Amino acid sequence: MSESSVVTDNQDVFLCVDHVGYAVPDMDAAVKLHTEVLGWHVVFRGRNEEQGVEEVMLATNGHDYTDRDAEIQLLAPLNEQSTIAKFLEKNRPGVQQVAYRVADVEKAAEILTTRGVKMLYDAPKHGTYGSRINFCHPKSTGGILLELVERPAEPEGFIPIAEA
Ligand code: V0V
Repeated sequence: MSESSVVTDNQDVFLCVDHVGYAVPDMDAAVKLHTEVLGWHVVFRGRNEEQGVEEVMLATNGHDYTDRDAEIQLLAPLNEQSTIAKFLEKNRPGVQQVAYRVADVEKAAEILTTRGVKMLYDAPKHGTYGSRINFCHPKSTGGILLELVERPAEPEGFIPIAEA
């Protein structure tokens, strides 16, 4: 395979790194660390009952929702059945997932499936800001849980930094 065909094959799947997700046992302590010590800004707070998580999104100063600068996502378990609770039982707090932004989550999942990647869901689920999300099983992506995120044009719950 020539170098140019590798680039052409890959360029249509992902737009950028959307966010990196950290599993945290104590949301208040994690927010304090990330804002007061590390200097991030809170741009979203919410709960996703289906995913069993309480979540906070963080961004750097000047960040706008449409930017391609990656955000940080803090994930705390809502209950014992939560994937985050299971993750924290087996691992230390830390990186649980990396999320890649896509233009069309169904199309991206279809392309990756044809390339041998195992998607977790048959159809997209509801994510942060009203996004449409799916995940690649870590067993098919070198041990990393990859999330695919299709962001909506009009975000639900984005907190502009000046107001955060
Ligand atoms: C498990 N494994 C991981 C992993 N979790 N590897 C890398 N990163 C992770 N986060 C490995 C684990 O070490 C095992 O490897 C293997 O996968 C199977 O683990 P398991 O314990 O049997 O499986 P479960 O039951 O923990 O499930 C793992 C999966 C689960 C990935 C299937 O976590 C899942 O459904 N995740 C997708 C949903 C999610 O993460 N939601 C929370 C974020 P060995 O030991 O066999 O080698 S919600 C979110 O991001 C939102 C709302 C958003 O962004 O909008």
